[in-house]
This record gives sequence, C-alpha cells and structure tokens, in this order.
Amino acid sequence: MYAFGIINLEDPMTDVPTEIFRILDAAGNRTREGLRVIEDFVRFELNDGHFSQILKEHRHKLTLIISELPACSLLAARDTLCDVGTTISTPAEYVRTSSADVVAAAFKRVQEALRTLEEYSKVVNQRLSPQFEQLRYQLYTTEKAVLRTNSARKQFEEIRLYLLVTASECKNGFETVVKEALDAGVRIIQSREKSLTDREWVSRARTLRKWTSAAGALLIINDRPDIATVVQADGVHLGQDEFSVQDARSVIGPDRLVGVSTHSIEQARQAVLHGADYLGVGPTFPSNTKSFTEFPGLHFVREVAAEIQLPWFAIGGINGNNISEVTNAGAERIAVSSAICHSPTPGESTRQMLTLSGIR
Ligand code: TZP
Repeated sequence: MYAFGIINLEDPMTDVPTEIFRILDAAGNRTREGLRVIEDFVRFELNDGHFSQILKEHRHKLTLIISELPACSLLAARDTLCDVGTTISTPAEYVRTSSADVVAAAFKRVQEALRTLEEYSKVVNQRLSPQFEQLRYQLYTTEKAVLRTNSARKQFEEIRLYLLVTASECKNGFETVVKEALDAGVRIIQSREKSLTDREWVSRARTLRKWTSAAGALLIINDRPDIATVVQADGVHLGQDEFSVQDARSVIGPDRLVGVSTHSIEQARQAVLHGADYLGVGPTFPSNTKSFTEFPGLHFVREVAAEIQLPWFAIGGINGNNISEVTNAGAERIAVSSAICHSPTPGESTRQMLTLSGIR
C-alpha cells in the first residue's frame, strides 16, 4: 500500500504509461476539490451536520482508495504548465445563478471524475475500479438527498403547523375543524383514517382536496399511496411499517411528496437518504390519537434539530401548554391532531399554536 501524499521512490509500476497516472492524478484532484465544494455548501449554507458527516466520509474513502495508487507516479506525471486544458473554458462554466447551481455542478463534476478514476485505474490496479464505482453510486444518493433538502426547505418555508385530521375525531364537526384551521393559517393537512372503508375515505379525501386547494394548502394521505393518487393529493405519509419511500414512489410518481415518521436519529438519517421530502419526529409526548410504548421525546427532537435540515415536524401529544418545550428543543415545525380536532374552538387553537409558540 502506498501512503497518500508520500513519495515512494521505488515505484514498481514502471510498465504503466505516464499518461495514465497523469489522468488519474487530475481526476483524483478534481474529485477531492469537488467534494470540498459540496461539503462547504452542506456545512455552511445548509448547516446540515448529517450531510457534513457523509461528505467527510466520502472524502475519507476517496483518500483511502487513492492511497493504493503510487503517489510518486501520480505526482511525477503531473504537468500543469503544459496542460492544454487549463486555458480551455466555456462561458457556461462561469455562469451560476445560485449556490444550489454551484453544488449541482460540483456533484456532476465529482461523478464524472470518479468515472474517469474507475475506468483508468483498471490499467493500474483492477481492485480499485469497483471501489471508485461504489463511491460514485454513493454520490448519486447523496446528490439527490442534498438537492432535495435544499429545495424542500424552500417549499416548506412557510409551512410550520401540520394538522392530522380523522373525521370522527373532529369534536366540532369535520367541516368546521378543517375550515377554521385553514382560515387560521394551517398550510398542510393529513387525512388519517383508520376505520373508514376505502370508498368513504376517498370521498372524505376528495372533500379535503377541494378545501385545501381553495386555501392553497397541501393535502397528504396517511399510509395509502393509491388513495393519494386517486384524489390527486400532494403526497403520502408513511410510517416505519408501511410502504418504503421507493415503493410508495412507484405508485405516486416522482413529483408528489413523501413524508416519513421517524422515532430515532438513525431512522431520520435513513429517511433523508431514502428520498423523503419531510419527516415526522416523535412521539414527543404521550398521544390520545396514537398509542406508543416508547417515547424518544424531546431528546430525539434535540438530536434531529442538531443535524437534519430536511423539513421535519415534531409530533405526538403537542398542545398549547407544552409547545414551547418543543420549540425550545429546536423544533421549527409542529404536527398536531387532538390539539385542534378536539378543541371547542379549532380556529382559535390553531392561531394560538401559531403565535404563542413563536414558530411564526
Ligand atoms: N404519530 C406520532 S404521534 C401521532 C402520530 C400519528 C399522533 C399525533 O396526534 P396528537 O393528538 O397531536 O398526539
């Protein structure tokens, strides 16, 4: 094994053409530099600890694989002064309209450079090529999750309070609860039904679709990608035992939202990488709406707040009395059911949660 960056004067690879090392050296540098561009974005712009860790791991893995190549041959083959490519550029290279553009281009450059490493390393050491290939595949996953996090943050910027509605739980009647909540500023509603027939649920959900569309709010269907598609909802919400994100997408397509309930930091990290558009984080407190045996509670809220920037909603037993504990733990978004559905004054309760909590 060759220590990365250390010149080994007894290089046995004298039969490999210098040009191959020149290509590998350039592609290695390109990959490392591109990873830094991405890392700076997830660290300093997204403030995302999870992605920062992943980018660091990608860089570390790259260094490890490249350390199997003879550092002395790579360095010896470098000839920047005579590189015919340093003065060739296209106008598009210098046009970036946002940091998201910069990072999207960096991902592409890194993947291209990894492909170069994958192909040309075959001439030097066949064991390395599949390792570069694996890293390239990991970068595709990271790319999708990073770019989605960035766009989801914009999409959810104004969406801070999430209402889960079960028609039979609406003490003031389904229509009153939903319309008052929408009027008061709820911008995302989930239809969560456990005892309706499919036809009854579709009918309820179609009504919700009409009301949410009129209010400019999102409609999400709990558990059921088929119903989400039939009623043209904005997305589906999945628990840990329901469809995977990938399977749900095979029904609802690439453009609808997929939310995922998470109960541990590992599940939250995994949901981000699996392509969720937002997360549920809980249960924070015991809930009247859904029973749990374990409560990751505010500790979990703090963990997610510390490292995940994909939009997420703290959920479980949150009401006007305890909401400040949740926001103090770092939650910027809250999901509730009974606090609004059981309230004698749902509109008032909605406004109270939006204002007193300091979320808005
Ligand atoms: N998932 C975690 S807690 C919960 C769900 C569906 C129920 C939320 O309802 P409530 O009444 O706000 O506790």
